[in-house]
Amino acid sequence: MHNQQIGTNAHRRFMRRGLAFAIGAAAFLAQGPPLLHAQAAGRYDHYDIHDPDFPSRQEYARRRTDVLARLDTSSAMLLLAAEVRNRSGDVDYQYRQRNSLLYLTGVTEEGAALLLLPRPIRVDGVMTSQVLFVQPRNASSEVWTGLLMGPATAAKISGIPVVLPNSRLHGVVDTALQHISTLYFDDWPHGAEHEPLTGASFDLEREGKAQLARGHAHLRVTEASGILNPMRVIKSPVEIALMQRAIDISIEGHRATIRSARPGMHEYELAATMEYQFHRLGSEYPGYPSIVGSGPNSCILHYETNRRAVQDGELVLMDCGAEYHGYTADVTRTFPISGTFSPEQRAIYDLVYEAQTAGIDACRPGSDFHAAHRKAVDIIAAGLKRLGIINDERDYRKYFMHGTSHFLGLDVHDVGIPGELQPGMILTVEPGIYIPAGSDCDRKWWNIGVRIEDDILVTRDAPVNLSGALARSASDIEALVRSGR
Ligand SMILES: [Mn+2]
Repeated sequence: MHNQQIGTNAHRRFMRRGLAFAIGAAAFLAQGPPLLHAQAAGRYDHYDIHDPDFPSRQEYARRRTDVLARLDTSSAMLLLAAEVRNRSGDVDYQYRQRNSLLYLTGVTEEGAALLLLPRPIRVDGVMTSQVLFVQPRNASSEVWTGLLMGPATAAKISGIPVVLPNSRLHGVVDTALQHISTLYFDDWPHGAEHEPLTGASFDLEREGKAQLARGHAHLRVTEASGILNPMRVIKSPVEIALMQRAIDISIEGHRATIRSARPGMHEYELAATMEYQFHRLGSEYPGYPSIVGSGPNSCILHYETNRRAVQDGELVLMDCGAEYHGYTADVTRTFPISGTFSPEQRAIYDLVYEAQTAGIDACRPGSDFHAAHRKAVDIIAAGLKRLGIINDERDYRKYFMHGTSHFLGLDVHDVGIPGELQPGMILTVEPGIYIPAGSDCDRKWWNIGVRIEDDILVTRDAPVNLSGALARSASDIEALVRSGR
């Protein structure tokens, strides 16, 4: 949900190094160290795997088999780990793996890469169509950073038998590219970077492709997302279980926060209560920055400042979701800090609730992705007119200015092309009404912002509200607030 950070010089150097690995340009070619035989490295078995509920290596293997089946024999796919982002000085941002690599390997470390080739190549005497690269073990740096997976553990987690230290990446890739005509590549690490003084643009994608063309003039480079996104949009039973875990953790966070909220508390205190529950229950981090907006801030769609003190009588809108093993929830609840909605707050809340209920019901196989939005719009437009907030139903956009749904998964705004809904898809249904102060309506409506968001699994039968265990109707929300007093 955030814009990408501008890199520091050290960061750019890192990215250029990563890119050089990736593209195997002749100018950078160097002989790697001797081969590390992953299977022989029994001494690395002490790497602790604390979370046994990541997808199994069989699940990752199935996904890679699916990818290989979608590639023709003259093509290959190359995926790189996310780059490290520098925060300031010696401190980097918390590392988060790129979803495509995570999806196909389960490797959460930086410095990794995956090469898939339908036509096997010979690597150190072994014919293989899958090669994983990871950071090599390094005793002296592990004193500082803790144990690295190393090839042996990466092989165990991913189910890929051929795992090499990443110093071998561009040598192997360079050889492999001789035999293929189409390379499915992940997004380049960044789009354009700007030199701060002159503003000159340094476009990694353009330069990367130019480098590739120098070494491999015949090569066509295209997006891996064209193959991966249609797979990712349909969730497997293992993925649905992990999504449910992320959602259940989020439900606990919302419940505890709503119960603990009091007038005078700051938005950050509510966010802290929310994220404390996330972490306590095993979530690695929020799936996106927590949005806790009170009073006027309830009308700001992606409010992340979270510094204001909540005043009595106000609404609080919380859009917060935990991430668990890569999968994120996305849940929004709006509640009255006093424990009782004012008549105006209640009227708006009930309208959003009615729109959401109809939207959820529209998430059925064969119906269109946008069906939920159309239902929500019809109800909200008619309702705003009935309440005298708008005169013309077409003006609903003044107060409901976003879409109702997006796919949900490894990304909070997950991949997938909106079309016909199919069983196994998970999408949000999140209508809202936001009436900031100064709006062209009776001022009794001002500073009311309401969004209700749930995570819906499309099945062969009725839609399943995966976050439906959390209070949703106005009276259930009021009861939840009061239960904490
Ligand atoms: Mn959402």
